[in-house]
Amino acid sequence: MPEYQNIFTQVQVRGPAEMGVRLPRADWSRDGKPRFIHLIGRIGNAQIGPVYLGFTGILSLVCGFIAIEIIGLNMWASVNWDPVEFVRQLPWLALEPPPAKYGLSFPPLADGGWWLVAGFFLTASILLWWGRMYIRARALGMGTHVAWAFAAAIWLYLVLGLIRPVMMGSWAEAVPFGIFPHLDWTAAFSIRYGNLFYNPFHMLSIVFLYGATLLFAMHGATILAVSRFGGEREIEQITDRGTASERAALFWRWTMGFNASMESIHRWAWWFAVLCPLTGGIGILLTGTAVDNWFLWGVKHGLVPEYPQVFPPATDPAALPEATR
Ligand code: 07D
Ligand code: 07D
Repeated sequence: MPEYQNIFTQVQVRGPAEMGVRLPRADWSRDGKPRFIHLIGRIGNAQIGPVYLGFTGILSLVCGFIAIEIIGLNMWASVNWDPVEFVRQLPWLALEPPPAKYGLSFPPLADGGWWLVAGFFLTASILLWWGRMYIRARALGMGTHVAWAFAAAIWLYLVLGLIRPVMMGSWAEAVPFGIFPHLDWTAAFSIRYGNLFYNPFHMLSIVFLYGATLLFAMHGATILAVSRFGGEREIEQITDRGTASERAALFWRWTMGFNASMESIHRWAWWFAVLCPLTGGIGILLTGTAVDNWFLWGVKHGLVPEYPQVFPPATDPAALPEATR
């Protein structure tokens, strides 16, 4: 019998196409004739489709398309409609938010207005997609855990691009659209607010980012390691405990004294992943609203020592008269 245990391959059992459960009458139909692709089967299920588009799905795709269109055309315009330069410079091109002088008002289209319109459609698209996740889960009689996890990411996105800018009274506070430009924004944000490393919520976010990665690696590895005993068929392992589940648990109890259960490991995973953007969003929301300089905040709260007095004392740049907000 071939041994079923390694990282790259997956056994592909091919039956007739699975159409899924019957849907409530009010629902749309599922579209597309199912196909089987062997290569796709190596990383997941070989069956592609049918897909459920639905009202929120279609509207979300339309809004997303409009947003990408606006972003793309603005970027293309910024290189004088030169297609070669557009492709060459794409990672560096940007659609920037309006300058601070416009506050929260609607600026001229060419001076940040397009950013606002694109942001509106991107946000609508993301929220509609959230609705789709929620409604589809309910239609299948599932819990809505995926939707709430997605909501945690949307929380950080909304803090960065909507909630915090509104609290600061200016769209200029928001993130630009663009691959490297949004990294420049991230670096500039950290410097402007006195080094984000001293923001305890940035620390927590990193804890959960690293923690989620570690947990995912541990869980993935554990299940693969007992897949020769059928360990990936988790429900059977819970209802009819066999050697796979038992060994997986024992392995961790032997190596570190504690083991998660087949069920609780997924709670660990869910919470670690969700808490990353959740705590991160709190950290960003506090920045510039409650705390102007995280380094000086750290000094005040005994988190970091002040720099030795070889230089003049550090002043909060935001407290300088020329700092206009
Ligand atoms: C692997 C799932 C698939 C998703 C992918 C991303 C787009 C953008 C749009 C050209 C893990 C699809 C990309 C739709 C194209 C235009 C206009 C998810 C996986 C493959 N970032 N960020 C990236 C976004 C923020 C930061 C990459 C989005 C904050 C750093 C990609 C948002 C801050 C680094 C990207 C967002 C920040 C990145 C890869 C929204 C602080 C990198 C993402 C909507 C959190 C890395 C060149 C990835 C990179 C990177 C997308 C927000 C920091 C372009 C959509 C403002 C430091 N970010 N990011 O794989 O290589 O995610 O950048 O909030 O080093 Mg970012
Ligand atoms: C962005 C959630 C929104 C995404 C959504 C998805 C689409 C469609 C399309 C698939 C990622 C939208 C989807 C549009 C996709 C297709 C086809 C989640 C997002 C809704 N940091 N930092 C974090 C580290 C520094 C800075 C978090 C490490 C420096 C800022 C994370 C280091 C400076 C912000 C993290 C480091 C700095 C962050 C993000 C190390 C820069 C944030 C968590 C080792 C010089 C964000 C509180 C996340 C945050 C954030 C890690 C360093 C700046 C844990 C490891 C000091 C401004 N940083 N960082 O889940 O929340 O993002 O901060 O140096 O805003 Mg940081």
